Amino acid sequence: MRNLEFKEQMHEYSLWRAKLMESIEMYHQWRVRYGVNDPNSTNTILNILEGLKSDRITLAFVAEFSRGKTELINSLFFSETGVRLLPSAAGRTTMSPTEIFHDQESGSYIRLLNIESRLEDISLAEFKQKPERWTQFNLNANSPSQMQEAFKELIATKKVSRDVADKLGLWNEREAAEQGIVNPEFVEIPCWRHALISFPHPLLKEGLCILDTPGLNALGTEPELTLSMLPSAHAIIFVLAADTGVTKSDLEMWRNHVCSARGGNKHGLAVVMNKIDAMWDDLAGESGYESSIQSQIKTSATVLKINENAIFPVSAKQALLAKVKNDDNLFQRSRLSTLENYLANDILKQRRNILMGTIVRDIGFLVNESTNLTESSLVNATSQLDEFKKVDFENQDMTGKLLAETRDRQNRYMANIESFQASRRVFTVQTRMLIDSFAKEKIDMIIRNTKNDMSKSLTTFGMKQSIRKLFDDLRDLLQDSIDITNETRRLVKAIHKKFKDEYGFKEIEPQLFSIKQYQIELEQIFEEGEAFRASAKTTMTEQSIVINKLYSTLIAKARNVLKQANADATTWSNSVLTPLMHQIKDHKKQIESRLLMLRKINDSSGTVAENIATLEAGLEPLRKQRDELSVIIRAMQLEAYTTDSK
Ligand SMILES: Nc1nc2c(ncn2[C@@H]2O[C@H](COP(=O)(O)OP(=O)(O)OP(=O)(O)O)[C@@H](O)[C@H]2O)c(=O)[nH]1
Ligand SMILES: [Mg+2]
Repeated sequence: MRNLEFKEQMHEYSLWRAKLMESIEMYHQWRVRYGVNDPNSTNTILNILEGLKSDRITLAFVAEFSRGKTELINSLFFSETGVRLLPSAAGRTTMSPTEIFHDQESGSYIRLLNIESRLEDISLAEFKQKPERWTQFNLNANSPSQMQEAFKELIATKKVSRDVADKLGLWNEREAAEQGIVNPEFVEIPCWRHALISFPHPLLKEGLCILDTPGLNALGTEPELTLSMLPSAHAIIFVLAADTGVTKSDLEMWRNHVCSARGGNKHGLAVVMNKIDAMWDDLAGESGYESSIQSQIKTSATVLKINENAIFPVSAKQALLAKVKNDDNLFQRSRLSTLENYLANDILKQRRNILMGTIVRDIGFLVNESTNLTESSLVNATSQLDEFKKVDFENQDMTGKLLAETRDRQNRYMANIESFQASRRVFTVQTRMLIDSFAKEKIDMIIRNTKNDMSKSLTTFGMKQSIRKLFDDLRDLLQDSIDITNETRRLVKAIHKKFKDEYGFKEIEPQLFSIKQYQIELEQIFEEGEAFRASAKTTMTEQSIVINKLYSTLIAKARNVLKQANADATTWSNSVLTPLMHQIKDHKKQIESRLLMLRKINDSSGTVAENIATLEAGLEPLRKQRDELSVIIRAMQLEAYTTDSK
């Protein structure tokens, strides 16, 4: 197969991910083995493992209708079936957003959500949790022709009265007029609102997820798609057709749905100029062909305001045919391999970096702590051994003095631990206040009030005012917790400083909690929503279903941000003092072992050599613990990334 490049890289990526999971699992076992695990860190590690296990790479294909999105998907990923797997035809074909992936639990199927579900105030994300709400067709993964037949359901449409279409938010007078339809009695609408396809294709099994979208304003009528699903895709592939160039509606889609979903960040974005074969002209020959492609690229790049080399000229149709017929020449002419390389190298590499970034952020901190703790235990045990080797234990006075000194140290230390416990109690009360300041109940109350106001308001202007107020209220809610956060930060710093100054504890830079980022995110969500509202082609009549859906999407996103803030504050408050507590425990253990040793020596001076030998033997397990950890860190490939991220 010629798309080995992408397949191989995807396979390598999934092997890399499996190895990473294995090394994290090893680290987890190491913590358990040496008794340095605590419930919160265990939770963090298990969450990371869970996240890696369910990791998917989502590629979203976006374009006006008939640009060749579906043909491109067929040629990039499903050519070895030997058929045109997903329906692609002239005119409007794909009728509803279609997600293609592999569901390990439920096997091969198409699940379709009926279009009438638009009237319900339930998000797509919630519908996905309710399989019983979808119409299911089983797929026979061993029979491409059966699958091809079953996929025809994806393009099903039906005629409904204009009123019904309007109620569903699918009637757009301006758009219809552009197609020469004026005042119709019936309107053709898709039967299905959303499709989920699962089958055990190797790429899908390795975590690839494809999102095919319909052209013709489907994005404008489903705010959740533009505001949630596209931004969370790892790459968006925007498709133009060489024979049409960038039309007005291509440009609208580019501006409103692609650029906004990437948040001005051109990473993970590929622009494909499809159908280059349509530019072939026998009279102009090869050089004429090349120059028309180049000139079309140049014009398109200028209109889209992107670099010319960010546009990939391809012929999806030739590529599919070439792959099915195993025709190398035709495949070269299709120019698909440049795009495949880009997806394989850039997108997968970027995903690796992002995953490593998360791991460095969440586990790097734990690993550093483990390294510090293991190192310091070893250093302390070695210095105690060196010290004891020099002491003249024959001298009873000397041993007694050392014993008294150590006891004294122990007492002072215990007193300090008590004061630490007191500070910790203050800290717990304060973090409780911080977490409660944006508790779910408070947020839900604000949201309920807004929904209430919105249902009473009769104009879109009124609704906009209420949603603005909601976002202001939510930001204020976070603002209230700033004082508590600042006080908590001061307390955390003071506790650390005390132990560093008095006992020479290794400097720990406590992680500090900031709520600024959540406030910024809320503002961004609001602004994206406003941009969507302003750009939507659908006439936003008062209380229109699209406006309602838009606001439900925004509210769901805002709720997620606050939920995240709440969860992050909880994790933070549970874990910020853990490294210090580990050091305290370790220090206590050291004093106790020193005391035990001195007592033994004091009781019977004849066993000095034996005791020294015990101390020496005690170093071995510590060394083993340290060496095992370095092997694990190497397996996690953390060194490279920790230096990268600094
Ligand atoms: N000449 C030529 N035609 C192509 C190429 N790719 C797709 N087409 C044709 O363009 C038409 C539309 O292709 P689709 O794949 O259905 O386009 P789409 O973007 O998925 O369209 P919607 O599903 O309606 O949004 C079909 O008739 C395809 O055969 C190509 O590379 N060259
Ligand atoms: Mg299509």
